[in-house]
Formats: sequence, C-alpha cells, structure tokens
Amino acid sequence: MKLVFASSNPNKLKEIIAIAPPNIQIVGLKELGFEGELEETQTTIEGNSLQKAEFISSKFNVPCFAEDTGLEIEALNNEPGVYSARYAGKKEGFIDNVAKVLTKMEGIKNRKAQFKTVITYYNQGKYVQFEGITEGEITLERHGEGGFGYDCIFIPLNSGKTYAEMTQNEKNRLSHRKKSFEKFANHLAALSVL
Ligand code: ITT
Repeated sequence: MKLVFASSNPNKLKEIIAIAPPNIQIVGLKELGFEGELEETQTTIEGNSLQKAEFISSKFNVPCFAEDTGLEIEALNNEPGVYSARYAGKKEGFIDNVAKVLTKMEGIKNRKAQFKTVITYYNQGKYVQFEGITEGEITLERHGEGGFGYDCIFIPLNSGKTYAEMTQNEKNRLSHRKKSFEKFANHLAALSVL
C-alpha cells in the first residue's frame, strides 16, 4: 500500500523509507505537492504529531501519518522534549541545539536521556498513535558524522557509540523511530490493509 508521510524533515523521510517493509511505499510531501513547513504549536509530542497528521490529511483528503520526536533529558526536567526542533531559538539549526544541550549538561553527572517518537495515523477524522522510546545517555562532547539532529550526542543503552557513529542500518534497527513504526505497521497488518 501507499502511505503519505507528513513531514518536512528530509532526514526523517529517508529513515522512514528505509524502515518501512517492502509492502509499504512511503509518499513524501513533495510528491504530494506540499513544500511548506508544518505547524507545531501544541505543548506535547502527542499533540504536535496529531496536528501535523490532521493538517495534511484534511488538506489533501488522504489518510496519512506524521510523527513528532523529542529528546528527553532526565537532569533537565525532560528538556528539550517537545521543543527539540527549536531549543536554541526558532530559526536555529542542529548545531546550536546540540551546543545548548552540551552547555546545559556541563558538570552534570546524571546523563540519562531518551528519544521519544509518537506516530499518528489519521484517516477520515479518526486517529491512532504509536509510541517508540529508546533510552540512553548524553555524551560529554560530539561523536560521529552520520545521522542528524542530536544523533552525535546520544548513545543508546548498551550500544557503546552514538547514533551518529552508526551506519543508517544500525540506527534503524534500534531507533525510537523504528520502534514506533513497527507498532504502526503491525496495526495496519491487523487491519488487513497491507
Ligand atoms: P517535521 O515536524 O516536519 O516532521 P521536524 O524536524 O520539525 O520535522 P520534530 O519536531 O519531530 O521534526 O523534530 C524535532 C527535532 O528533534 C528535529 O528537528 C531534530 O533536530 C531532532 N530529532 C528528531 N528525530 C531525531 C533523531 O532520530 N535523531 C536525532 N535528532 C532527532
């Protein structure tokens, strides 16, 4: 089946295409003819995920899914969390966001953190959500060139290296995004729509 993925982040699109099984073809927003940024004005990851899926589904009259992801750091009261995309200010990029985390974490011994993804599948006014969490630790400095966002400062539990030091396949085997997508794909299979 074809599934529209409501995201304007090309890195996420690349990962979702790689994660999806061969019987699911992912359709990006460019293919749908939408080039803009998606609004995220809610105060929770769940809320933003729903907002994006509902917006695209209603605008194009198609079933679609979106996801919102946050890095939750225990010692920072789960910051940046829902504000992960704009932690260092609205227009700042990954480099500034990562720098802000490292600065705030200076001298802090508790490095525990988790990535949380919530996928929302929106279809004809109804929706379901699927959560994926990967626990780990924040490094003292950046490691690795791969991935995107906060990947260079996050070591998943028992993996010994950051997401950015992994190949795309390695990250996709254990990532928060993979875990939420797997639940979503199981849901679609149970509905016999795959
Ligand atoms: P869409 O809303 O259009 O999907 P976005 O980049 O705004 O794209 P989010 O709000 O969900 O998406 O993402 C929050 C930020 O968290 C994102 O910009 C990245 O910097 C970071 N992020 C998300 N997934 C990540 C991952 O797998 N690894 C590292 N950082 C990630």
